[in-house]
Amino acid sequence: MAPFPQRRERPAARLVRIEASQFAYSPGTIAVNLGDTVTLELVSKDVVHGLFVDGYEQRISADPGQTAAMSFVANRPGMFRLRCSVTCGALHPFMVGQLHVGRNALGWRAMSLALLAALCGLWLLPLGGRPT
Ligand SMILES: [Cu+2]
Repeated sequence: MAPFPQRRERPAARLVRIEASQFAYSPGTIAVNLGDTVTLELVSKDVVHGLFVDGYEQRISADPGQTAAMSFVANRPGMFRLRCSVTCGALHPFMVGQLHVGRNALGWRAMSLALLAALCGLWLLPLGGRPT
């Protein structure tokens, strides 16, 4: 058995590669711990895309097929919007993502898994009672 995750994780260097294509980021949600030094690598799969981190005021842009990177210390907790900072097409305003800065990124993951499990449970519930 793995030991329980520690309550307070030590700040670490985190490298996250984000693929951008019209009109989404992959992954769309990033979770890091407070105090982590975060390096975001933006890779553009089609046209020129940008990445702007609300709250941290960090901005990069990547040319088609190219990679751009930026680093910052995640010293503000909360949820921050990631936005495309380059007009990349009709649905450009909807090209957004999320950055979660928390004390424990595992907590976010566990929470979304629990939510997913609950939603699946609700979805499957009526099927069980249906006669065949
Ligand atoms: Cu874009």
